[in-house]
Amino acid sequence: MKTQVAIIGSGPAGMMLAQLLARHGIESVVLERQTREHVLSRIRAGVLETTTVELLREIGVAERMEREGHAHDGVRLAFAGRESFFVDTVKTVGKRFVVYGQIEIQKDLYAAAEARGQLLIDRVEAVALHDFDAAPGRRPSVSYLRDGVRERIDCDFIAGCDGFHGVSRRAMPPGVGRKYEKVYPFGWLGVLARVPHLPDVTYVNHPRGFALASYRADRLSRYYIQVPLEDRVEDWPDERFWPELKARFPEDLAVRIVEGPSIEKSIAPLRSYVHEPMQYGRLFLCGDAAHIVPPTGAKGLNLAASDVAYLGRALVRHYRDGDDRALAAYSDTALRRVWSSVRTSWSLTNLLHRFPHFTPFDQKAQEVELDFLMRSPHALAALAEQYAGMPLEPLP
Ligand code: FAS
Ligand code: PHB
Repeated sequence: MKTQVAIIGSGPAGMMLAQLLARHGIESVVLERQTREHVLSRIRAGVLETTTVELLREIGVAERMEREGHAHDGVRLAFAGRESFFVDTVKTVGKRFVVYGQIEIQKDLYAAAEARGQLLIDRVEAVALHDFDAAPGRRPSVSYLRDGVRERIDCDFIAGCDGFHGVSRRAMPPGVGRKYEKVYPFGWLGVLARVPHLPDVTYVNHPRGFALASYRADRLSRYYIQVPLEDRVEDWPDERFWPELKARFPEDLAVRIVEGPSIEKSIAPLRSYVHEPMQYGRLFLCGDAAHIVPPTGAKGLNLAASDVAYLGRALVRHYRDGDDRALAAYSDTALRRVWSSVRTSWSLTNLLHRFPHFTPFDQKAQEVELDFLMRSPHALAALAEQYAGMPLEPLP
């Protein structure tokens, strides 16, 4: 089989890239390890930056998001013993963000792929990448097993969109590039319940730990609380979760939290991870395949979108204009935004969580930092700009 771009992974990065390329007449094949049902079963992100909304509009999959998504003018922060305060992203940086679940984006991307006849091969095994080092005379290919038969796709480029546990990043020759990693000493217990949500996406720093209120639809709330790494979902029955969640919110908000049976419950560890570079020869990494951020800044999905915007547009320049400058600069361009989001997520994680190793000084410094944020319009504007999403750079 031959194609122009072989895309490994049918998560948001892979499917947004396939959609963008198709809009410019560039052919791709998407390989996915799981079934479509499995991919659609993963509860993931919920907050879309302006640049992600713009990309979804550009690639023609924003119609249902425009109808069913919820635009927000800012985000609320609460700190034990204080009034919560609103970080107004419209008043400070003129930007909104949209609450629309990643699962919904995935459904919209799959539907668009089906409508255009995208070749998406799921349930593949033993995916391997070959000859992508751009040595003269060598052309990249990807091989895989499907129902026990080994297949091969000859291509011009390989897009590694296969997430943190995928094969693409690991296919880079040993010693190429470097990785930066930080594992946080706690996890997030996430709960989905068919109950009305709080009006604002609200982050809480409380002596009992971090908490977050978000949602997916009018009667589909998504809550998180910080839990010790060793906790398991079984340790958190609903009758323990709801009182703990409310204990962490300020009284005026806690009384508005509606309880109900959880329909999904999971614990995710928090880590920061960046692999540099995000390209090697004719292999390009997008999304979680290259970087992971703690969900505190709601950046993971949004970084996948910005990587796709950069790589997709660079590939269009290659095929349409024979111009490879943007492709050659992809990793550097994408990494500037990746590190900006990694820093934002790291900073918010440090600001809003209770760390087991904190000394009284560390704790006091965290409280003073939050106080400074509440009192300084400049600090608030900086946070608003980072949360609502930095603009994309123009391609070189
Ligand atoms: P994905 O991991 O979504 O997709 C990669 C795809 O590649 C998967 O479908 C996988 O099955 C496939 N794959 C893997 N190996 C393969 C192989 N060898 N061959 C073929 N296919 C292969 N982000 C936020 O912004 N906010 C959040 O609240 C948030 N919560 C999260 C909670 C959890 C538990 C996790 C794990 C992530 C969360 N994220 C969140 C981040 C998440 O949304 C990712 O950033 C987003 O899914 C990135 O998309 P992709 O890069 O496409 O990677
Ligand atoms: C979510 O809606 O799942 C969500 C919102 C904000 C975050 C993380 C997750 O920072």
